[in-house]
Amino acid sequence: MTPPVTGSDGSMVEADEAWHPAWLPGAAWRAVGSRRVLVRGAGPVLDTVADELTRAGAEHGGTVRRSTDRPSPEPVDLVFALTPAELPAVPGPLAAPGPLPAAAGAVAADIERRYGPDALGTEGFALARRDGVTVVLADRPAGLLYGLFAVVRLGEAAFDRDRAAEAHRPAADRRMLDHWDNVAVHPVTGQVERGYAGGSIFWRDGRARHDLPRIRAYGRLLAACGVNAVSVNNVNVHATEALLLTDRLGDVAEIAEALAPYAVRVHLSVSFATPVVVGGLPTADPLDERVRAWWTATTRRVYERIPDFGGYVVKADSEGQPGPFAYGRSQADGANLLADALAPTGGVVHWRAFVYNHRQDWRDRSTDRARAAFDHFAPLDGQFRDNVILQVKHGPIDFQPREPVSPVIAAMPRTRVAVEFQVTQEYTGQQRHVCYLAPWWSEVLRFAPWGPDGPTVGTLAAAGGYGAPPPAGGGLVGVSNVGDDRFWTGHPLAQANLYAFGRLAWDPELDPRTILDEWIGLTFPPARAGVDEAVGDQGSVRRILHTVMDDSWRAYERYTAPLGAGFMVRPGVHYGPDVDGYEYTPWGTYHFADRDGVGVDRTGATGTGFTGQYPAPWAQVYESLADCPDELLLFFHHVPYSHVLRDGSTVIQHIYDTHFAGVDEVIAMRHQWVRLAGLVDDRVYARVTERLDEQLRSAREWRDQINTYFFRKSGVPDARGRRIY
Ligand code: GCV
Repeated sequence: MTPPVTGSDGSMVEADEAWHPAWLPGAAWRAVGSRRVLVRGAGPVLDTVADELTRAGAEHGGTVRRSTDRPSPEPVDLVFALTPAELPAVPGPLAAPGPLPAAAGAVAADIERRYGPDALGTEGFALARRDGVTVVLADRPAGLLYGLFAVVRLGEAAFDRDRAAEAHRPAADRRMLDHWDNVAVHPVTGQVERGYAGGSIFWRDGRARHDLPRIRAYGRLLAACGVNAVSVNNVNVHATEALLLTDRLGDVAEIAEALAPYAVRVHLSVSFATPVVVGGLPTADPLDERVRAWWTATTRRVYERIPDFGGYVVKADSEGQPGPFAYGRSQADGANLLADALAPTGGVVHWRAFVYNHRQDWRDRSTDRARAAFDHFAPLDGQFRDNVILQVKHGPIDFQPREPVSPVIAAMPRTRVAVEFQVTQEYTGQQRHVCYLAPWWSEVLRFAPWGPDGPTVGTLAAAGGYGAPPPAGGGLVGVSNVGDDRFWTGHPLAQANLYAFGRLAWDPELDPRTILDEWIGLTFPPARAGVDEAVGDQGSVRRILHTVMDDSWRAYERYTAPLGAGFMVRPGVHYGPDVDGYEYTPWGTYHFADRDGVGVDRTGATGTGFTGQYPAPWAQVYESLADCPDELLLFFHHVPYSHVLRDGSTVIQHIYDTHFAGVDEVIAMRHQWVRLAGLVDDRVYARVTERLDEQLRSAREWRDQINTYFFRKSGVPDARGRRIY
């Protein structure tokens, strides 16, 4: 049974009735909840830690003592202690009123010896077990919260043997989810733009929902996977949403208060034109003193109301959103305007690099949307204020199932850069298809723009760049896939993407399979104590979910657009195949298939020159037809259908083979899944079963349209004689 959730008004709701507990069901707390715990430290986040433990204890028979309680000789199994580095190894004034077990002091000393002072930072924690006590130490409250969830993840393993003291801290300081939620239902994009999980948890029909228990439960899930910031409205800021900054600030403050106990800070997406549309000024020119004064005063008021407000997210001069170009100013001028307003209170502006011409002429083959972000931003390196974070989509176009890494990430040594992923599955099956995205994100994060000896994208995103002196940190941002759906994410298995995003933002080196394994263990824990999770039903759940999910992104890639060609989707909705849907539109997303071949020539020699935006060795690798990785072939080159890939297959045969194989994989997934009937929650089972039916229908549609399209274009039959229409 899921533990009740305390609303910020103190009321209790039975979470299991209203929404699925995701990766925090009551049974996941069994190991922690059955221990005798001591919590040392005070403050709202520490209260959260203690409340969580108390609830788990009530369910599983454990006890929780605060250091503020009367001293007790009772031994403890688990200690959470907020401690300055000088925590004494023996009872002393810092440990008052009750002494901490000596183990805690020894762990603090070990950590300092191994890692030096300040090893834990503002969010890190130390974990160790000695003398029969599991110890979690942190310098700051958030560290203890993350330490708590780390112990929950470990389960019994946190208590079964001694553990040398280890320091854990997040790679990136900023681990943020952007909600594309509208306050007022938008006539085209609805309540949540690209949302596939029902309505918004924050807004409904033009108003705040005030569903604080649910928002708090969301914060809890986010903290448990490591996310520490949320932007609560769509980057496309419409009239109602523009008021969140002013008249409706109280609604934002309410969300911020509900999330604060879980150390999640709130950000707002703002329109660059707010001084005009809300402030009544005749201009939003970033160099106009009235505009500057307006942003300064408005931002001050935001901080008066929400002292730990994170800052602004801005989509400017993009897809119809207003920006500095209207005034002949640069993107840096625009970003710096907001950065200056935020600087006195320590806020940051996440300025998106998604700037391109969405009204291009499809006849003009020299204009290349992939080039746009680099062309706009790289020349501005060094011009942004320290509190501007340039938020760059991980690929140069737009979250397709396969793209190269954006060259902007390696182009701006003197700018803080954050990398943006799309957790919501706009182009990856819209939460109707199983598509575990962590392997994809992990490939991006492990990509080394300067070759194997240089830093990876994960390192760059965490550090914010590579200049000297190093910038003050970038971060990872994910577009949220959450809505008011009972399962949070529509498809219950899409919860794994949200979980994995947080875990990768915490540690970009984590292995996607390991993350999935963690998620399975937490989300589908044994109903009873003492069950060996590797065998029997529990083992089956684990194995089957791995079989269904581990390779699901690649399966999706196989039955949709081939070899790095993108956007063969139905325009607008972006679901289902429509090979030529975007081919003659102004959106800049073409594949150029004709009777002889397919692909976009982005080489310097004969194409758009996009390859030249990469540093060595990738500029040369992508430029060369012989060296370009097959999975990106059609992204970088226009080739004949007879072009031979590394495995000896031709492009056209590869298209046929992968599309047949992709559908077979979905059939196999479905066979595997039905074996879980009775082993997982009935409602989860029913929802996933229904979605797998749709996935199979859709995969067949993709296979048949793609194969038929390329057969008709090329006239080349399938070497294996399978049915093509
Ligand atoms: C929020 C794509 C999506 C848009 C989205 C945009 C963006 O174009 O289709 O819905 O707008 O990306 O990232 O701003």
